[in-house]
Amino acid sequence: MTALVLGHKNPDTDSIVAALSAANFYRGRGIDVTPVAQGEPAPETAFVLETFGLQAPEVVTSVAGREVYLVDYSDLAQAPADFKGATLLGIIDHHKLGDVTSAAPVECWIQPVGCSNTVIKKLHDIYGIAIDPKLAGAMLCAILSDTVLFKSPTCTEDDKKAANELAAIAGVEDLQRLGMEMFKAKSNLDGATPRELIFRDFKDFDMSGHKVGIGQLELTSLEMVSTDLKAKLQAELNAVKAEGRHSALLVLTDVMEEGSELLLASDDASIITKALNTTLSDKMWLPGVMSRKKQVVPQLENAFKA
Ligand SMILES: [Mn+2]
Repeated sequence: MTALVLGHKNPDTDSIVAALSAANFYRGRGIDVTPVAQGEPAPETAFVLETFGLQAPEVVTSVAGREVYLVDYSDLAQAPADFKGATLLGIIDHHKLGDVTSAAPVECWIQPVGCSNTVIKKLHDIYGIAIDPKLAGAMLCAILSDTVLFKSPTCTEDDKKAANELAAIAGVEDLQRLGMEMFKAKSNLDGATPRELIFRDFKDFDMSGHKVGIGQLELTSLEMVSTDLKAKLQAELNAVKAEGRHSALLVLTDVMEEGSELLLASDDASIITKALNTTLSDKMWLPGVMSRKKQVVPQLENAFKA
């Protein structure tokens, strides 16, 4: 049976495009794989797939009995609930090492770069496997998305190099323009419920036995979030916290201002605000904070360890 190439829950652009591009990489080596996703594409990803004429991967939420390659994560919390019944074959990622394990040796490609698709671009080069222009365009968008147009502290020279090489393959000349169009699509808040907005890019973490959920919305301007919408998001965040979490956070990132506003519901707000260098108020602005992975998660993990 074909092996699955599977990104994380609440898939973002990198996660979905990485399933497609990693599948291209494995197939180029003669391995039978099928790219899948744990959810439908979010608006940004839908924009990317449509722009480059690609199909969204099929949605799969159960993997027991299957062989699986993970892309863009290695945490059980972000895998399907029955993941322990699957056989892990490999991981391509750029996050901290998670808690999945395996019975047999696994092919792992994990690097501290800004995007899984940067790793996957390098793998194509190492193995001499071609990337077609459509896929290259989508991979470029994944890098622009994950690195917030190269502005995130997670961005490395490797990401810029991969993005420029992919742009050349895809025939994209103006990376900034493509990136801004993509962020405009991502910023679209119309027609989504507060719950959908919180879960659009949401991850649960186990922090020293405490379940902490962190959502992030990247916006071209914080002004898009009206006072009314902010109140609704806070109310829904309280409900999300009450569903068995110690804390629920929503990080509203202003891509142009290069910082984030924090919404918080917590059993112990002070541990969160202290870790993120702010104090509990109606407007908690975190200057320079763009990256959940680098500027929020490690700080909280350390605070919960203490
Ligand atoms: Mn990623």
